Amino acid sequence: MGVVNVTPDSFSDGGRFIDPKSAVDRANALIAEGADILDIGAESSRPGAGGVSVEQELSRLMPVLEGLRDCAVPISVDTVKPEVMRAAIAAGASMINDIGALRAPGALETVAGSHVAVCLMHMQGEPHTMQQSPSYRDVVAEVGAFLEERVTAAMAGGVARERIVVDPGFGFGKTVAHNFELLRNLDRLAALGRPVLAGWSRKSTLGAITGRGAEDRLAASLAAALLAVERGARIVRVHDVAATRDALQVLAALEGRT
Ligand code: HH2
Repeated sequence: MGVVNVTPDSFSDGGRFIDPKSAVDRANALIAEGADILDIGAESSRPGAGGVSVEQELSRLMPVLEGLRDCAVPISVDTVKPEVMRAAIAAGASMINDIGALRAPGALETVAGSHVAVCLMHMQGEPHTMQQSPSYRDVVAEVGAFLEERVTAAMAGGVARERIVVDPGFGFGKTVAHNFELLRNLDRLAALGRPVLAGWSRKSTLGAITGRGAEDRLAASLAAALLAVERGARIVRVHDVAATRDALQVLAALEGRT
């Protein structure tokens, strides 16, 4: 899954693709690099980010979706807002990537009333404050129980099981130790029976262990993507598609999947 952030403030590519044409060009470049899915986001969820209004998010997002109407791969839209979900689905999105796991009023009903896929992600707290003091008794058990509860709620609300993907939400209300505890035990989340999506690309945990800035975390991001797939992730959300594909080819060859 290749990431395009149509935002001025995303932590690694903020401001680069805020103009619709540059975002569409970036999306097409990621498809050419081999992305199987594109994830388009118009609101940053980086730690400390302030929210944007529905109008602002739509004004960034819709011209990009319009420009990608005939694109060759499914489009996922990264949003927590039901109004944005509705507009994105009407514009042809195939998936809603919700870091709030459909907890906003009206979000679950919006997805249930469509045929799109959905990613349910775990987050402790809100982006504005989530990294202030993340705390768990047992991070793997708690994240697993939350995802199980959200899958059950989504299904009870009318979302077919086959449409659901789960994500532990690396970096969302988690310390470096929490992120690695989750990575180490990703197979336990895969045991929930839904495909697991993992987003490690360029994240600050990788900066914490390598001492590198967001632009210099490619090698660490590739290692994390590989370790996640080895532990059961089925989708990796990345900024660097070509390099990630190459890294995953090595694992596929090792496992006899080429
Ligand atoms: N990470 C980010 C945003 N959306 N969605 C899912 N499902 N999983 C993730 O790990 C995830 C996500 C944060 O990364 P990015 O989009 O690059 O930055 P920002 O939120 O600052 O736009």
